[in-house]
Amino acid sequence: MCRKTLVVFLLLLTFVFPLTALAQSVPPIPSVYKGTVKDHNGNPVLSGRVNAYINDILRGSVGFTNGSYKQLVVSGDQNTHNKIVKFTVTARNVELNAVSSSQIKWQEGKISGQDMNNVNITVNTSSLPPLAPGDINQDGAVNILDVQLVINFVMEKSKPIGSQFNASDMDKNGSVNILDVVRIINIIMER
Ligand SMILES: [Ca+2]
Ligand SMILES: [Ca+2]
Repeated sequence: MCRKTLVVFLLLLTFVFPLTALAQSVPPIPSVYKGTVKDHNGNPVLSGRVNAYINDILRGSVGFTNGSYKQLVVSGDQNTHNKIVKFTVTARNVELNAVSSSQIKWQEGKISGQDMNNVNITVNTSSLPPLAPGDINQDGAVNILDVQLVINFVMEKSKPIGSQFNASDMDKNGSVNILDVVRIINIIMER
């Protein structure tokens, strides 16, 4: 090996090799998704988690309320490029398979943070246990948040969505009014 070749070789070893090793050790930038979560009837799912799997490995999970999620960060590695991302939704402590509006293949995210992908998700909620009376926001507990929602229905500030009407009509008289609010408050006070 002549002297010049040796210098070039040493330079390569000193600068290029560590860079290559570094590039391999840095994980790819996660992909970030946002979108809606609706049930099979097109109603928003009011609370739960969206989970993202690649090759059956959980790669990201985020909680949501009122049928939309933001910032589902899905991490990847050298083996996840172009692999299909499968979604599930956890609602009322049950994890259900879900479908995305279009097939999503994992791609590395961009540093800019401006590349949040819109992924709308539909889940068949018919196998979920029925909504507990008074659990209007479907988070598995009856508390002041549910009282606020029912008061808004009574005041006509908002309208019940899907099964929310049945969960609000505590005395099953076909309307939601102040008496239903009182019943929900009683449930909370009796604990
Ligand atoms: Ca609740
Ligand atoms: Ca009622």
